[in-house]
Amino acid sequence: AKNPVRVLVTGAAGQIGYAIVPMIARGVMLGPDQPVILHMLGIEPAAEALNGVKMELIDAAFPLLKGVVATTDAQEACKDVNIAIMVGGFPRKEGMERKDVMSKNVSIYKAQASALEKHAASDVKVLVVANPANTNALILKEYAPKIPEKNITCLTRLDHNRALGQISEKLNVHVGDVKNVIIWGNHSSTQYPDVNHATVTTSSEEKPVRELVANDQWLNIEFITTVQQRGAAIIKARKLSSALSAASSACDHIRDWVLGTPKGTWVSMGVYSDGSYGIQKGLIYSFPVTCEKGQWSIVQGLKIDEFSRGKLDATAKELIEEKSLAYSCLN
Ligand code: NAX
Repeated sequence: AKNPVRVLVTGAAGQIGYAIVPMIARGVMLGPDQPVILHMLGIEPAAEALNGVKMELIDAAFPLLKGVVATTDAQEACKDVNIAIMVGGFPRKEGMERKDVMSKNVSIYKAQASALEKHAASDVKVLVVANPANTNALILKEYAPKIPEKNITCLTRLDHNRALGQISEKLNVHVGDVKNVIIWGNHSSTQYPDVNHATVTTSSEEKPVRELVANDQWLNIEFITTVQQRGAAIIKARKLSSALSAASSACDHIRDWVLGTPKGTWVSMGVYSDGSYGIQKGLIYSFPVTCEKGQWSIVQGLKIDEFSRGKLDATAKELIEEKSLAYSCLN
């Protein structure tokens, strides 16, 4: 039998936390033959709720779940973890300035970066979900210099999956037959969902989405805004933000990173920019990536037309602004 993998979920008493821990314990994230030990980090006001989640995990009697750590101590939570899903954060409340939310999250991510660097496994893989996801990941990277920068990522897979979902609905094909959309940039409304390289495979024939949809107006405007605004549409409908889809996409992100992407398929991940596609180094930016043997690499050589270029740069510009706002909160 395999040794258990230790998976940390911060903010585990929250909505996404509650949805993701059973998925992890069932093997959705790391596979049906991989035992796991769940580490859950919460804050004092949520400590009792967190303990309730632990009780339910015990009650669910998951065969793959070999242990549960529920704590409000970041050091204890980070001890020897192999995978860290950072869901905990400070939400934007009505009337709050962007800078105030940034400042709260910067101090959280600075502290948790140190705890991870000191106590996690040296090859820990980190996924930041909490918003502002790209910039929180960047702060975490800055304050955990011993963790390889390739091991720090943020979640844009939900946006990627939303884009696949919209194409599937539009063409009335199964979502599993749609692939290679791209989310570029920030996990925010400036993200650029790009279908220029996406395809649909039906009866073993692979065709470009552009050709099949044959409606540039829809692809260039409606599709893009629907994906960008999907989070807001879910809040409007549910009176709560996306949780099951966020949790499921976070599992997809880690599964593909650890176990690899299928041949000929890429996914979107927020990763540390190496300057690919003219995106300045030193930003956590969402790119198309393939994964093999636990390593991601940015898909190279895709043709970027003028329309796309503008969108790639606009979302990079927002990330540069967020980065300087975050740095101004550090002092
Ligand atoms: P909830 O407010 O339900 O849960 C957050 C939890 O984090 C709470 O239980 C809170 O006590 C805890 N927390 C706060 N500070 C903490 C700290 N310092 N250490 C540990 N835990 C802490 O939010 P939920 O709906 O679960 O969303 C969590 C985060 O995901 C939010 O920041 C949200 O904006 C972000 N999202 C990101 C998405 C993405 O695709 N990247 C999509 C979904 C989601 O909106």
